[in-house]
Amino acid sequence: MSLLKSAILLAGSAALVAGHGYVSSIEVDGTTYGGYLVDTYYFESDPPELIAWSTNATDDGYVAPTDYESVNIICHKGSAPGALAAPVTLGGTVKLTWNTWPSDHHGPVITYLANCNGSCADVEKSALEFFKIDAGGMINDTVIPGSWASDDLIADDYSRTITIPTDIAAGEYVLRHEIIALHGAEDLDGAQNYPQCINLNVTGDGTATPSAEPATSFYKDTDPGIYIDIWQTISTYTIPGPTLYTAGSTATAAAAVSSSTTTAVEATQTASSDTSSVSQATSTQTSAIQPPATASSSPDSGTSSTGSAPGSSGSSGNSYPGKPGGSDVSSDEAPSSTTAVAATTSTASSSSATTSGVLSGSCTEEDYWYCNDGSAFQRCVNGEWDASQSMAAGTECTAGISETLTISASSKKRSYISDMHRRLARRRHE
Ligand SMILES: [Cu+2]
Repeated sequence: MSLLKSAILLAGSAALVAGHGYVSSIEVDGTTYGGYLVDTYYFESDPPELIAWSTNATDDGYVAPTDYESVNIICHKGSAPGALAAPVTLGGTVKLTWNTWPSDHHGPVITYLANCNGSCADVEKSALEFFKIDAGGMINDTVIPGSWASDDLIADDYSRTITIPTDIAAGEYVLRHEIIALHGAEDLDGAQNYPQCINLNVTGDGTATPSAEPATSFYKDTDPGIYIDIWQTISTYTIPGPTLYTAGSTATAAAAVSSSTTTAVEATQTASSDTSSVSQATSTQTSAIQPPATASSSPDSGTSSTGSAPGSSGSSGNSYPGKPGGSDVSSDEAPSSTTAVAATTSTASSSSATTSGVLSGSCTEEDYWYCNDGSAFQRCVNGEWDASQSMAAGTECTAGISETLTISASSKKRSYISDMHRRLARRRHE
């Protein structure tokens, strides 16, 4: 079959994609709750009481970067609190299932919590301050436009399971769950945010009150994880938004905020890619790293072939990127190889001597990763090393035990196919 014919078929099937989707059911500690079925409940005079927040996004549409500072970004357009709250224990699980998701809407899947300081049923949404508890980004970039957390979500029957931190204070919380579609994000204001909210009643004897911020301050349209061209090779991806909270990291997370070496913090975030497990606590460790020196020793040529960041950062000496704010038009291209190197350095500083062989039995550093000789990985889960999994074809990890799994992709050529996909994705989207 010719490429042209493939393209026509692809375009034809894309036209059948009805909508983007919403969270249609939620399983909290084993109990299943209904989601807000916006295409039904919105039109009912007496919709059921739910743990899910209502919205008026009956088009299954999205919140655009131009709306990042509006209340729409909090829990979607026209949102109002659910009347109920699902009980969940510390360390409990919340499985969010979407009714559908278009396979070409690649991007990160991120989840936050905000303490309602009382009942969430009548909470003022603009008063909510969130902390990030889960984030999946780019899993690998072996084949453009890469494999993403959204792809994992589809593979897991349109679901993602979140674990509640084990140490947060009891009370009612809004859980904000979000897919950010990046298929058009090579254009400024081209990303698409699909936030969904539910209410939880967290029980237990936790005391932690993670530092938090309003959803309206999460993202900027120029963030490297928002304004990014996924239709070309990217070796690392910076998950946007505030730092990831992990249990026990309250103190260090607070310290990270005041750290002056913010570039190192960014580098650590970048390294998380899909793993999402990078605790911001690591920022205090990595802040000692000198980013420019590390960056200049980068052996990675993976991004030099993109040709899309001419002049500005690529050819000059100050190629250490990844810091939002000082970014210009090319900022979405910059943060690849150099940030990965910075993260690799932090990996080395925190890893043990073990670099090969499958590990088993107990482990002490919860959520840490172990890269076995570059080709396989395991994770310390509930105090034990989990099963060894092979790295995806064309990728490798940096051997050793570390808080971040550093994945590097072999450099790839931008292909005719990817250009075709890009054009099709643009055409089919509003
Ligand atoms: Cu779309």
